[in-house]
Amino acid sequence: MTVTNRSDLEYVDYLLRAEHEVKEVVKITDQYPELTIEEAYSIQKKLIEKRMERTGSKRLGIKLGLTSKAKQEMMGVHEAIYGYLLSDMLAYEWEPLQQHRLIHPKVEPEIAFIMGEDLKGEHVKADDVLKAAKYVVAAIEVIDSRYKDFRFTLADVVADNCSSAKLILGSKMVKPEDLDLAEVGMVMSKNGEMVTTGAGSAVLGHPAEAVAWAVQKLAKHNEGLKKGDIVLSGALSEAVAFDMDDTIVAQFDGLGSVTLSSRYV
Ligand code: OOG
Repeated sequence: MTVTNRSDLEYVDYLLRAEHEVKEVVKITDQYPELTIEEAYSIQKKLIEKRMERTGSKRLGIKLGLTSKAKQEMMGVHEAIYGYLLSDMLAYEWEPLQQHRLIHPKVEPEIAFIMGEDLKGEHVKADDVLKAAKYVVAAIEVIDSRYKDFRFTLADVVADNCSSAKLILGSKMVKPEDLDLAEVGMVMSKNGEMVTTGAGSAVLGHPAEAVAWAVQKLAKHNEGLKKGDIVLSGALSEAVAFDMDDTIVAQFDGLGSVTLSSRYV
């Protein structure tokens, strides 16, 4: 194995090209095993800046990943991760997803927070998140790792903006105080057949705990959540692969449902 410590910007171009050309690539740690989590977040940051510059997209919010114990165990890690959502990642229930722009997409059912106030600080707690959030909404996140076979280390996936690709929001806005988010049950189906189930408590015990964790991490970089941000708090179940013409529906207690359909072009 050759150690080619390329510059951050070379890795940024490498990952953005993979996304643009819809081609999976060898993970960074195969070329540079020493990649640390801190370096990976620095690559992620530059990747987001460059992606915004190239596409004209704007910040939409934040996403969390690896928030469930099951997923952390699968990866052999004890830590969640965060990445950025951009305006061109927003997809709609009424518009089939363009499958040909994705490498090997999977869906994850999530609870999204819509922030009603800015929120920043190293000591932010779940209660602060619930107060600052204006609404919670059912969501489907489409993840699409740029890495071969969807396999990576923690550092690799952080650099790749945590596999972010698309998100779809449901149309029912609920005030956070009107629902116990840990108790929310969820059933996801593919073409009418149930494929997975989950509960809000799978997300670090409570989805607002996960968001508070992200706010604390962002504070270390002097960043926070902004009023109007959409925050995807992490998957309630394992990710499920889908193909063109598939229809995915995630149904949440109290939050209604959210649907993804896809077609090739
Ligand atoms: C990393 C991102 C996973 C989640 O909610 O756990 C994620 C991946 O598995 O590709 O978004």
